[in-house]
Formats: sequence, C-alpha cells, structure tokens
Amino acid sequence: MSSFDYAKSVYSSIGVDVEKAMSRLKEIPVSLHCWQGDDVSGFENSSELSGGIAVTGNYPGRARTPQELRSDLDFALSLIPGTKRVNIHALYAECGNKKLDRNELTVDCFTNWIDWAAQKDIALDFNPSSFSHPLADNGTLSSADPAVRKFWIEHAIACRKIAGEFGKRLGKTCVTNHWIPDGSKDTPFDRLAPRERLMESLDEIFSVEIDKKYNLDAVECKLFGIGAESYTAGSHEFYMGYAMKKGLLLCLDAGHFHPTEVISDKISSALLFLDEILLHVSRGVRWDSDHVVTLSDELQAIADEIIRHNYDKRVHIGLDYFDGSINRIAAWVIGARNMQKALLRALLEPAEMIAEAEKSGNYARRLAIMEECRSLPFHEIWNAYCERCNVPGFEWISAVDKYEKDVLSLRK
Ligand code: RNT
Ligand code: ZN
Repeated sequence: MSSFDYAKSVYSSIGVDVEKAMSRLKEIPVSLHCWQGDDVSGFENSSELSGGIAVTGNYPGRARTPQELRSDLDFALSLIPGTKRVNIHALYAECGNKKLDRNELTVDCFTNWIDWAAQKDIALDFNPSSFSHPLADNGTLSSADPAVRKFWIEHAIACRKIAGEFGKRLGKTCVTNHWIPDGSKDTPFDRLAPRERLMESLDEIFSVEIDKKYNLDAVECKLFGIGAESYTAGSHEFYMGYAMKKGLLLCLDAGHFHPTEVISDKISSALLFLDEILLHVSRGVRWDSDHVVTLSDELQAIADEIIRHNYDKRVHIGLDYFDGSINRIAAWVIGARNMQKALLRALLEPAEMIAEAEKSGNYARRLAIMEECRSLPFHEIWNAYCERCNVPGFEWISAVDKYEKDVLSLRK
C-alpha cells in the first residue's frame, strides 16, 4: 500500500472523502499580490512608499521592471498548486512614453498584464493606488481639499473602468479593492467631517455603473497605520455600513484590527448581511506588519470558516503582505502554499463527526476530535495534491535557491 493510500484510508475511516476534498480545493482560487515581488514599488519610478505601510529589508534580487516582475511571478506560480489569480495595483501601470498621472490611467497601460494573464488563463484583480503620490500626503478621498478629493475620485473611477476591461477581456470577473490611508497621527477634534467627505467621494465613485459580471468592488477598513495611529477615516464600522448600504464587498485584512481581534470570527457575521467578501490574508506581528503568512491557528480558523459554511464562492481570498528581508519569491510561495494547506486541512476535517459532538453537547468529544485531527497524515495528501497539480513538494525550496543563483543574483 502506498503512503497516500494509507493516508486516504485513515481519513476514510473517519468519514472523510480525500478525493472530494482535493477536487474541491482545486476550484478555490487564491489571488497572489504582485506587490510582494518588488516591495510595493510599481513602475512609476517616482515617489517613495507612503500611506502608513512599510516594507522592511533590502534582500537582493528585487524585480525592477515589469518583465522581471512577471517572470518572477511565472516562477512563483509554477510552485503553487491549484487555481491562482494575480492581484495588481494601479501603480504597476505601463504607460510607455506617455507620462500619465493616476487619474488619467486607461486600460491601455495594462495590456501587457492582460496579455500575460490571458496566456496563462488566469484572472486579474485590481486596486486603485491612493498612496506613494505627492497628492496623497494629507488625505485622499477624505481630504478637506476638494481638488485632492477630485483627483482621487477620478483615479478610483479610472481603476474601476480598467478593472471592468480586465473582466471582459479575460472572461473572469475582476475584484477591485479600495483602500485609502487617510487618518491622523494624533487625536482629531472632528472625527465626523473626514468620514462625511469619504462617503461623498465613494458615492461619486460607485455612481459609475460597471457591469458586475466584469468587476466587483470591495472596500477595506483599517484600525491604524504608521502616522495614522489615532484615527482612520475608513474604520471597520464605516466600511461595514457602507458595504451593506451599497451592496459592495467588505475586505477584511488580517492585520487591520486590534492585535487580539481575529478576522476568522468576522466572516460569518459579515456574510449574514453581505453577499460576498474579500479577504486580505496577512500576518501582523505586534502591528500591521504584513509578515509572510504562516500556517498559524488563525489561518486555519479562516480556512475552517470558509469550508464549514460552504463560503467558497462568497469569500474571495487574496494575499497581502510584503517582506523585503528574505527571498521575495519564497515569500510568495510560502504564503500561498500555506493558504492552500489550510484550506485542504479544513476540507479534510471530519465535519459531520464534530458537528454531531457539538449538537449532542459533548464538548470534550468535540475538542478531542479537533485535536486528534492535527496529527492525521495530512502531509501525504498535500504531497499527492501537489503532484497532481504538477508542482513540486518539499523540493520547491531548492528550486527557489537555484532561481536565486541563476536569475536574482545577477540583478545588481
Ligand atoms: C494597507 C492595506 C492595503 C495594502 C495593499 C498594497 O494597509 O492592507 O491592502 O496593503 O493595497
Ligand atoms: Zn490589505
């Protein structure tokens, strides 16, 4: 008996169909964030990263051009099993010789991305970039300056139109996430006015009709950022309310809440009131530090929620972290594989058994089964899954070492 067959029989003895789990996993897309590949730099070659987010580290080999970023992504994608999407930001526009500001962007600046995605048959997701720009230093959509607001409203509308084209041309619905850094370092006197202005700006942005077949919009809240410790205009209550009112997606970023607050517990509440949500799967360490996603209890809890309640079509999974202190391709692969491992573990849970124990009030049994599940032969199933998806198992690590030697180390 092969070790896979043995593992399969162990799962089957507790009522879990391994084949079914694997085929369901294959259908759950994970969106890979392009910005891990170049420390959120983009291709505008101008301003520094701003907006209260920070990449630390200066590991050699950062992608410096669109070509390098896409070929690094190609390589990373080849090491990640299952269905992948790629998430890009407006600052990854390629406008050729034209110098277009963010409010002037059109789909023509993204044809290289579209062609690349089409060739790989993957979907693109999108984000307006309302940071790292001279007009983003003092608020964007909530700014007290009408000219600044107008600029960022135009940018967001331009992005929604571009995203609609992604969806149409690729035949796969794009998810566009709207996050702005607006906030205040110290205690503001007026917490209301910026929120009123933000709401008006958003109303204008979403008054433009884009077919939902092609683009879905999400709004992302945040508790605090660097330099915005005391107040953010786009708080959780603000966007939860706004998303519900407008029928938008709410984006829950794992690093955007109080350090003891977890997004796994928010999913079932949010989905009682919203059709769909977006996740930014990240790992905060003491703060919203965007560390590489590990196979933590919280990651598992997120995956468990998605699987236990059959939310796979209603929860869009995106990764969001940036670590410039280690090999950036490994960072992508570790996080994406962990997301999929967590989903697979959730799919291999003896759900009926646990639900039964809970229903009968036998909480010791519920806890015991959950704990025993941690040491089931998961590894064999994961390996078989990778093999079926034509991606390496443990050996992916050496493949990255080789790529570092052959490709990344030549970038000086
Ligand atoms: C920032 C938000 C936002 C960004 C990306 C680059 O705190 O998490 O999602 O990380 O859009
Ligand atoms: Zn995020």
